[in-house]
Amino acid sequence: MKLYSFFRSSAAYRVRIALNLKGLTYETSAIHLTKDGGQQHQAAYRVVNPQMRVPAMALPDGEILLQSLAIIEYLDEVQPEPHFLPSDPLRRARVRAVAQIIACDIHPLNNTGPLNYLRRQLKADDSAVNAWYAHWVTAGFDAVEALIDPAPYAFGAQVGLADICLVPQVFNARRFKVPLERYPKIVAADAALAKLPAFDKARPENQPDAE
Ligand SMILES: N[C@@H](CCC(=O)N[C@@H](CS)C(=O)NCC(=O)O)C(=O)O
Repeated sequence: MKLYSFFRSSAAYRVRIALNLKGLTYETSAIHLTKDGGQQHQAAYRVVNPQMRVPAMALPDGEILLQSLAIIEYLDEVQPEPHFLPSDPLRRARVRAVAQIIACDIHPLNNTGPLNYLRRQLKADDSAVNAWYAHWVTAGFDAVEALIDPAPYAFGAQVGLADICLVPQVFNARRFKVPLERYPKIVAADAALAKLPAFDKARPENQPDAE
């Protein structure tokens, strides 16, 4: 399999964690999101992903999968161990809710495209962009903090979809210097997950395209 990735992309980071947890090997094709005006916009990559974002994942037969959550659920379906979702429907809905707060509510407002739009089209300066970023992370993390119950991971002893989404978002929040003191549960779950080799190997600084 080939993962189209950028070392700092939190959506690609989720898929890297998922692949590592499943013990699947893959090759990285680096798509630099800022160099050359953003390599995601180049014609060759547009063929891979018409949405011009990372991640995308090419299967051995050439099929391309898009969207981190869809890729992760595909991996969970074709390689069930270890499961990313609990078998109980109620618990599964709770795990998905936290994953979706991060992937659907926090991340879309704070990734490269929207932040560049704020800077370039709306002429926001760095302090306005950083305030925007912190506002939406804080709004989402307030909810995540109330919903998780680290023991030691977000929903118990089994690593799952919420953890896969949480760690990249915490990495991103730290990168933008968002204070995390008011989130002791999030920080504790992140610290426990950081000890796992699957999460460590997926860290941005451990990628072949890291800068
Ligand atoms: N919902 C998508 C989000 C993908 C996404 O926005 N990726 C960002 C990097 S984290 C990207 O490629 N941004 C490039 C751009 O906006 O031009 C997913 O989960 O895969």
